[in-house]
Amino acid sequence: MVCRYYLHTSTAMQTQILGNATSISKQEQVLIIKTADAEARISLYSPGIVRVSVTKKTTADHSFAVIRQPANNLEYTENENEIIVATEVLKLKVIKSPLRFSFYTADGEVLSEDDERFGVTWQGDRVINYRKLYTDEKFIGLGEKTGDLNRRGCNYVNWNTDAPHHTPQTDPLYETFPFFIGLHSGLTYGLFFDNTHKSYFDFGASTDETMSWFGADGGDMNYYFFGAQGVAKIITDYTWLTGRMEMPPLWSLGYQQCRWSYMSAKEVLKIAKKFRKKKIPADVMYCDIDYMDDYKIFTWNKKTFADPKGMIDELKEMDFHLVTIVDPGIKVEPGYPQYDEGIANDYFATYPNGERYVGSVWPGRCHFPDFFRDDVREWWGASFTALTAPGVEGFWNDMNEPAAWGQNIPWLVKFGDRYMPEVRNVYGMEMARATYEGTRKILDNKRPFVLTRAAYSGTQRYSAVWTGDNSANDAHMLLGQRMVNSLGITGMSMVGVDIGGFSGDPTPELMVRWNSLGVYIPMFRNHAAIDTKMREPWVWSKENEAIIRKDIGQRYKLLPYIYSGYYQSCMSGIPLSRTLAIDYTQDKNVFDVKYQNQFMFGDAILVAPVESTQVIATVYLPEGDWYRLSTGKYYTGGNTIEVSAPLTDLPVFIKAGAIIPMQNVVQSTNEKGDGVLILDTWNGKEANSFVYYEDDGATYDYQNGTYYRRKLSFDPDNKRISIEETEGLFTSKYNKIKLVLHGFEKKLKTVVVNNTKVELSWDKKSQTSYCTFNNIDEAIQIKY
Ligand code: MIG
Repeated sequence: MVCRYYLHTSTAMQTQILGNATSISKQEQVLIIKTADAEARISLYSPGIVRVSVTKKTTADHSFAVIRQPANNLEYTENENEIIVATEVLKLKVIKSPLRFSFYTADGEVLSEDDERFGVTWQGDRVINYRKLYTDEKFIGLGEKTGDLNRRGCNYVNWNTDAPHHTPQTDPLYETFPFFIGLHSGLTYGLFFDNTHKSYFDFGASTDETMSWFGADGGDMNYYFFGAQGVAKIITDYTWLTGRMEMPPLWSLGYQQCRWSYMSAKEVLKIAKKFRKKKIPADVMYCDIDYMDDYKIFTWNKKTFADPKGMIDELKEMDFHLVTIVDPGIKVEPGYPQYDEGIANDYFATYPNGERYVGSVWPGRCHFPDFFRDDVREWWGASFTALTAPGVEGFWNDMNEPAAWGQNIPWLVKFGDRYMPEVRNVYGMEMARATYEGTRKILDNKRPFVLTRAAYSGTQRYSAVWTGDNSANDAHMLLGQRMVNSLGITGMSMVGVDIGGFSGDPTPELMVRWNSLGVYIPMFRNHAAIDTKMREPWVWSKENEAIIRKDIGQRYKLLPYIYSGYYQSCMSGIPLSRTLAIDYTQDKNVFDVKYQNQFMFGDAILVAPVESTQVIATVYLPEGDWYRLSTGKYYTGGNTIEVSAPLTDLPVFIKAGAIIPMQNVVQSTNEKGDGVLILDTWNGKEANSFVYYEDDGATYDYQNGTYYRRKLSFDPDNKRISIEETEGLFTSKYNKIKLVLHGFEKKLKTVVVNNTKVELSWDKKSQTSYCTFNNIDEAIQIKY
């Protein structure tokens, strides 16, 4: 059945609904089901991942996001009406007439299914999938989107856009992550619509609550369905399919100071020196666009940055790393090497007649590299020597939606054989890829730090992201946190927001509060627009400076825990900042707009963002037991609590049973410190464990076994804390372990360590007992 509804005018858009199966065959690992007008291809990637691709044309199968191939064990059974593909995780039932797809758990509970009337449809080149909506269904995901955690009742567009002055409602923004997770009936499923055209998601916004739908302006109805039970498992499967991040350079996890712009080498150095003088820990300085000569990428301004190497050497002396910005637009100017090379080799985007596209942006008239070509990416990557030679180690990719003045590059612009409508959403990712691959090559075995504004699913393999030009107000602070948490669902763990707000001037209260939240933002960067007041930690007041110093210090204390958290992202895709919907999916309070900004930072730290105007906060603690970090006060979870939340004390809670590796404060990640790894252990009723991870923080040697890893476990039933065997070839930079016991009996005066009695000391101020071990390379078992 192919329905063609011709409307009353002859120019009406042709509308088609996927019809009946006419033939079924298996070619290699793909099940092919034909209808009169289309073809559905079904393949299995892993027991939890099935791909369905419905197409009307034979297109080359290409994905920017997916890095895996189908598994080779696709089997199906068939009867008159249905085809069944079943694995130990899920079941796909294909109804033949008309062709519809329904997904179930292995036990036959329905996860998600086509709307039986419409299923897959086309209207002209537009392809849409209508799906049944369940009464209690919630939706999370889509990465960098405004709005609430639960996206039910809302609709979104993916069309990478430079969106300065966006509001907490603006859509679309800079990035496209067409992946969501559906939750209903106590079940979970995921769906990744791998289509780079302008795309649309409607989670029951306008269907009288009967359907959800998604689609795109072109391309195929090409999606991957994830049937694992548990949000974390689905994220693990999604990042298995699209890739995971690599260990970031440790320095990039320290405090980062940015501004549009520090206008000269002198100013950059002055700011860096001030951090050291004021003993405010920091690791990174940035050069925004004004370091360049006339905004020409890969150049330095000869007057204001006359000696880049001299500047960077001085920064390095002070243990600072430098990140510089690059935009994609190459200035049209004969004599400028990147322009000449680009022209000579035809590296730039064109109109269909071969004329090079010109768009205006910071440098004036520009051409845009075709990052979809291998040779262009290589050329771009190699150009970074202009920055790496003097010592730049971080590469900030901006304006890659791509942006040009007017914000509307014509759809006729062509990158190789693809036009703008197909590639816009993935241009930024390919620029970040070129930057990553090039700088990785140049820096040899050293990890580059890449940061990009535009992205598509899979960008986590190359780059960190930040959420673009936010504003200096509380609503943006809270929205930013939701976006960070949402990006975590779509595989982006290393995410930042402009702390303080890019546009406008924050009040001192907002700056202090946002900075205290920044401790728990995966990438901790203070950034501001050109027309704003200075933003550095010391411009507020003596008291505020002291709070900011202490909070940044807290970030540095937490680095052993944070670094281990990133290791988890590398291994399993689980993000550092996690919406509570990951660990507490079935608890409906976590979706309540009052609590939706709360998140877990790593396995064991719950953070409740609070507006800068509030000094008391209502916090929802999910099931389990919790301690407030600042006071050690114990709370029973499954409750809403009211807590004080002055600017000096953001509500942060530790999950009972947690072991949190920390260190004493250092001024930068380069500082050796006192060699003491602190294991803060918080008593609880339930057993718990944590994988502690360390490596050299700078190279790829960890990929060949040069890391230091050990499991830390807490076992209250046997009254035991274990620091298990070390694994890997790296020698820890710590030579002592200090075990700190929170919430244990006060009378606890001794513990038995590897069968020997050890006296504990008592710290009155924090009400904790502690002891220190020097034999840290042995497995240590502590009985209390
Ligand atoms: O047209 O490089 O989002 O972080 O400071 C503005 C200047 C260009 C936009 C980025 C912002 C950056 C600014 N850029």
